[in-house]
Amino acid sequence: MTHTATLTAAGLTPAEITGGTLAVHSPIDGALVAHVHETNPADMPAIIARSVSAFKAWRTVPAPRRGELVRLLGEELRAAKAELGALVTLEAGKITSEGLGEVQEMIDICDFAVGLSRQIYGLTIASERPGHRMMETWHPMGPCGVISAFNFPVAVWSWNAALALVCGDPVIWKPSEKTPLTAIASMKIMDRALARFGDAPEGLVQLVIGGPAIGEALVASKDVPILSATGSTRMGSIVGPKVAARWGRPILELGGNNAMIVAPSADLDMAVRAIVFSAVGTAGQRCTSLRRLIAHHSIRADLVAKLAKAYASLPIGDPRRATTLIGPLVDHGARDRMLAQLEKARAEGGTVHGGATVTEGVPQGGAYIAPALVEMPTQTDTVREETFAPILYVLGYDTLDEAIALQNDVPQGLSSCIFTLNLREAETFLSAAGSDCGIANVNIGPSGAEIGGAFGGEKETGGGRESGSDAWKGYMRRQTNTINYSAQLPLAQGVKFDF
Ligand code: UN1
Repeated sequence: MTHTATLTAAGLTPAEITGGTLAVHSPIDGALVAHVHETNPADMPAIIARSVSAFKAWRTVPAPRRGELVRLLGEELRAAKAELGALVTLEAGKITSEGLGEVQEMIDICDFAVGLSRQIYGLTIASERPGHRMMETWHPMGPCGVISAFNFPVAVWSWNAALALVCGDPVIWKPSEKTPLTAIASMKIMDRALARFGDAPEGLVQLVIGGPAIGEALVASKDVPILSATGSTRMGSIVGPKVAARWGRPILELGGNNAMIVAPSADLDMAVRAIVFSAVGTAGQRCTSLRRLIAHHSIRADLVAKLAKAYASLPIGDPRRATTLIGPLVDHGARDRMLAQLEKARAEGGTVHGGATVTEGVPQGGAYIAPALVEMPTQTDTVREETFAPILYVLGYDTLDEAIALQNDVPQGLSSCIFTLNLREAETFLSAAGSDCGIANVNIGPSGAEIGGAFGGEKETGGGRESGSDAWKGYMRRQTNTINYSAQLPLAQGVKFDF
């Protein structure tokens, strides 16, 4: 299919993809596929004001009715799955299966949020006073700004939007400047759901497209109490303090430097499969991608040999081809950064396998590169940095304590895992003295989390939680209520105040 046919199939009209100021290129071949219209920063106050008035109406709509909108969104996404998945492939360069997987993730979170819309509940708490009852009520917060990244151009928005909407919060979405087309297509799907829903307030879900000035308007506005931002630690270090300084609530999903410990008892064949998917899947451009392999010295050489063999067989090329497993990096800048990191690793004593630019058998114009395995003598500064590319650093260890210390000794704290058949090792890894990450797995790679769990991590990953479990509480305000149904007015803590 040509790029234009993919855009048309996803419902994008000529008016939406031409005549604008934001140029969009496909990572597949670098082709210029659209000129998208940008939001004028001067319009941001009016956009935010629309969101505030939508909030006043939406917060009083019963949550299960709000869930109906998200149910319709899930239905529309099911109908549009193939076309939107193909657009993700065109615009983000993901292989077909991963493009479809991303839309499936959107459908899954819609299902989750529909169920949640009938399960938004608080506690009843025993009061110390006779004839009193305490309880907790969860109320909508207000407009939720969503700043998303190129690598999950639509799923991360849906995690936020599906929860925010059932929680009673309008959404203003600023997608990555690299992926506005998937955002426009998703918004059209959302508009179809809104039309079927019927009486949603105007401005309930808005899309704003553009550069830093657009994001800055959301970050700075007191009328946007929740600001969910996914991206680099550098971006989060700017956004987080600004939102906090105006007493807003930042939800941050920033860098990861995810590790796998492979213990002597591990099922190595299974570990190899998990390593390859999580290190090279999405061309190493997930925040959960495997970046560090901490292998026991007794199996390290064997594991590296198995991995080198597997790496050599991976089909690299056009992500639309059914057999391709590794598509392009998002752009040439990403490839340059990967090559520069490999140079630094070499200078620190690393032995690099792979990591060469691929020009044959791939579409010309895209940034195709063979994934790299890099054996490191120690965990150097370069290893401790997140590089958004398929580089897997290999380190060795003797004792589990040493392995856990290495796993934790990076600034980031998103995802982690251990491959072991030893119960003591597995449980130690999951214990308070184990992994310090928001996600810790056993005999599963660090990437590809299901939407049912809370997603996010500690330290420079930003501390936010999105998606499943009780992450919805981040989109609501908690109110503690004390109700006195007695004819007395006793004070807490036995305080006497008689007059
Ligand atoms: C991201 O890379 O920003 O767990 C999100 C995963 C996906 C989400 C990744 N479900 O890898």
